[in-house]
Amino acid sequence: MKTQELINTANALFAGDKGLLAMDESTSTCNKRFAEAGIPQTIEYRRAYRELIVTTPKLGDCLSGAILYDETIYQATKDGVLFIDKLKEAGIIPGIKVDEGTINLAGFPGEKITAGLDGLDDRLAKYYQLGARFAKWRAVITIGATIPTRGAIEANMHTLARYAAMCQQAGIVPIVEPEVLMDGSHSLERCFEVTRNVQHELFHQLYTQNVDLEALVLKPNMVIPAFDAPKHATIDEVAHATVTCLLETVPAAVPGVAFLSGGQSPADGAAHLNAMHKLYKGKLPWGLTFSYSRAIQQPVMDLWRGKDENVEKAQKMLHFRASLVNAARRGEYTPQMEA
Ligand code: 5MM
Repeated sequence: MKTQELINTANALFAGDKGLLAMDESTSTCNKRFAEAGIPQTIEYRRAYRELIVTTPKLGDCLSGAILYDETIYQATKDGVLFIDKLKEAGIIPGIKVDEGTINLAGFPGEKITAGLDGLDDRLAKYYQLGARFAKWRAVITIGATIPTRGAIEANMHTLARYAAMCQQAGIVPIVEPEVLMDGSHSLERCFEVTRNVQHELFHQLYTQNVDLEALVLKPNMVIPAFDAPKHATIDEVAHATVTCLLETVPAAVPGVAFLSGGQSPADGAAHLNAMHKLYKGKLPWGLTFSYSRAIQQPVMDLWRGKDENVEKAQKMLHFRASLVNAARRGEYTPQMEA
């Protein structure tokens, strides 16, 4: 029975203190991060970096799932083992990013819509055959003086819901990612207001499109002030605002919420998740975990720098960062652990 399989997979992503690694950077995003770290931007360096990740010893103790990208799902280690098989060997559920990035939303200057619904059915069937058991689609919402508009929120959330329905039909658990960006100077209160509107609309659209809420995962931003906000927020303020927003918008039927890090530092990503678990232990209807890219990978990339002799220490860093967010899920993370 496909539905029960989907529900089981969605719940398995929240097992114990584990979480997800987003290693689904598109070629352009990966190249941009490589350029910043001084790593050559070629397909072989991208392959070697992803090999470093999937061959990290004991990574399966920390991760329940890993999100791949179309390029990586076909790639293999030097010894010829597909990355997807390495993940499965480690007990990590493989997933795949299926959106095709954002384009300008016609009629809404300054706002974006995510592309990729055309032909998605066929791509999902192919990814299922390859072994992917969950997928991810990211919608991007920007905060500005006059945006986001109602029209852009509705269009993006409708698209997310259509994607989610197609995934479930293909036997794949959809991760729905409505990301309210941290770009700009908006306050925590403004982020709360926009995130709440976005998530309300998302669940309205998921309901309208007959998406089974027990067989999906929400991947939201935390409610946090923008990068250039004049007023900062404490760790507990972010945790409190984020959980309040989720309680007001996310039905209890949803198995869990796996946060994106959105440009937070690795230490902040761990501290915020930790505070949510400490403050709300036993009081939430869904699981709360991580689905971080930068807040786990940035220090790894900085150590590797494209050099074979750095692989071992970069892998140790990857395991270390993942284990810190595991501790955060248990409410046991402390800043002292960073040392
Ligand atoms: C928001 O990005 C997602 C989470 O990453 P962070 O924890 O760094 O915020 C991530 O899964 C993202 O969707 C991928 O990195 C792919 O992004 P692009 O822009 O390359 O499609």
